Amino acid sequence: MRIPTNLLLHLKSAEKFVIASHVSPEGDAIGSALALAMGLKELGKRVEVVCHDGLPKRYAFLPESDKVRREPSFEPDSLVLVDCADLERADIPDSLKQNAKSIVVIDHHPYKNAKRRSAQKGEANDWVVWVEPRAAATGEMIVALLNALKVPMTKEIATCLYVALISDTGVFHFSNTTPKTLRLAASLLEYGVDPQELAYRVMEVRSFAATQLLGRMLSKAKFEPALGLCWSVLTLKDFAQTGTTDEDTENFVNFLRAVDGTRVAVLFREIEPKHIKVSFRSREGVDVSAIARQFGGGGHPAAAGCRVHQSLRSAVEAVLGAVRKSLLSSPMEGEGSP
Ligand SMILES: [Mn+2]
Repeated sequence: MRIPTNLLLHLKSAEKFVIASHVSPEGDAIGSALALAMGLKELGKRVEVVCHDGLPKRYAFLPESDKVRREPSFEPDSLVLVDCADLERADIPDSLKQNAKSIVVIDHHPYKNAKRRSAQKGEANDWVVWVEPRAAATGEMIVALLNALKVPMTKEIATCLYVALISDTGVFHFSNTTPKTLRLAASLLEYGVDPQELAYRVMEVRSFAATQLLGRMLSKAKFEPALGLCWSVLTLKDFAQTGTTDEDTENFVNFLRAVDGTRVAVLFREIEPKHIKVSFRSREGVDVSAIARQFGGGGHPAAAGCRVHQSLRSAVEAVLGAVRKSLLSSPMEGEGSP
């Protein structure tokens, strides 16, 4: 992993940082942001982590998570986006999108057009971009960065980075898990990280209300075995009747992907009457990030998401149309190419 020299120079010279990530942040986004913030503070910098939509409750146990703000309290020299390369998907107030003097991107999503797209729109921000698509998690990049900046590792930083790793690798069982990922995880355990507790908090624990919501999602699931498509919907009514919110649906889509024969799993959630959130998971090399991008979203080939501002019915129709088209053009394993 080669860290761009201008990134290191920038982090050393700037004094005031706001660190943010993408909307609907998960463990890699939040763990990476908190770890980098703690690291930069060690170097004497002024740093705030911003989650404009609020920090998901699941992560409120993380060190320094109580300091996460919805709006920054100062004007930063530098806006640092972690696990996100796109200002439009950043979970920050609009004023910060427009006024940030310089923008740093540290991301592992295979999406390199952030700077170009921004330039096309005539935005004058100064960008420093580091994208490392082979990293299993942005947390891996933060480890390398903190080492390069000679920040001493602490149990608190290691905890946030371990959460980043387990979130994006499904506790080391997704295909992005490499020998390097496991060595890194092992080195974090040396600092006193509790693997059982963190996996439980991040991946396993669920309120009883959320468990009932999960039951609704499972009972409404549809399966199209000829295509390998499994999908479900959660409506405003489902959330209201179980007393839950979209935050409670974390990891739900993996239950759909687990259905034998599924190549693509899709979960639709109605957030507001014309605001539908969509999560995609895939197997066997079907690229769902390409589908998510068609609807203004993003992600990884095997895990992606988007928001569609249409009624639930038309969002389902439009998105599943694109998914079926993609599945038809990518042959089942053992078929097609010789
Ligand atoms: Mn990530």
